[in-house]
Amino acid sequence: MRSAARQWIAITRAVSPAIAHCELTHLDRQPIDLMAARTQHQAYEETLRALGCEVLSLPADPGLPDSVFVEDTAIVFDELAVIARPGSPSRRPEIVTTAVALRPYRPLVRIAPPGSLDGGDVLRVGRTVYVGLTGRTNQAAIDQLTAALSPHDYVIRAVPVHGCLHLKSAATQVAADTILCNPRWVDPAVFAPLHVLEVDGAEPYAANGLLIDSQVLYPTTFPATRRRLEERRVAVTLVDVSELQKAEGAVTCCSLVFRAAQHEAKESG
Ligand code: CIR
Repeated sequence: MRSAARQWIAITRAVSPAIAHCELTHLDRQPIDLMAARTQHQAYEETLRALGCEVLSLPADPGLPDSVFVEDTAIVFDELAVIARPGSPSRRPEIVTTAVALRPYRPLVRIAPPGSLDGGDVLRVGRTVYVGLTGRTNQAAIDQLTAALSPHDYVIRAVPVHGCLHLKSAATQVAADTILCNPRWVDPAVFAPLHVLEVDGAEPYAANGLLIDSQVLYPTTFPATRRRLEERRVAVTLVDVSELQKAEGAVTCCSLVFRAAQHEAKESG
């Protein structure tokens, strides 16, 4: 049953028993403790509930090592959801379950070949949609995204990214007017006129936070950057995702968070 008080839906997917076989691009493989990863993931889901989300937890799939990282499979806008075409072929079957889960909530649009796109490369800030050009996301997909979103008054901006997996490894929104950014991986100037807060130089992976209302769900592992957030009066809620970080994951990638009742809200507004 959907609670009337919960204005957000968060789709998550339980950690695959095969996560040890995840894709890795910028990290060396280390052992992942499956039980610890599951415990951390459940705590992450609890934190989403505490922040006002109704969590729709999809079942684990032993054949899809990276399927806990649901963010890469879709991007949900108020008007529609875009089903991604992950850049890594091993991840493409993940979209089937996500599409079924999203169908009750939004009309679906799909990225088609030769486009490839990971949701981790898409950062929406108001009506601007920044899309990372990375090893996972190509210009053909950006063109398709532009065609799908332009009629809804979004502006799409392709952003070169270097040295990390996704745009949202390098930059995320942490307040209405603030982007948290690693300037070595993405040029902060692309986000002007927004304020850019840089990560601590010793914490290159610290740019990924998940903004829900005015709270940022943020990893425990980046204390120096967390202090910078708090100095800017960003409200931080900490989660330990250290086992999932070994799979090159972060906090945005473990959920698809969207407004539950957008259409009702629109009609009543
Ligand atoms: C992958 O390489 O696709 C996964 N091991 C990690 C994906 C993390 N996704 C994200 O940050 N959006």
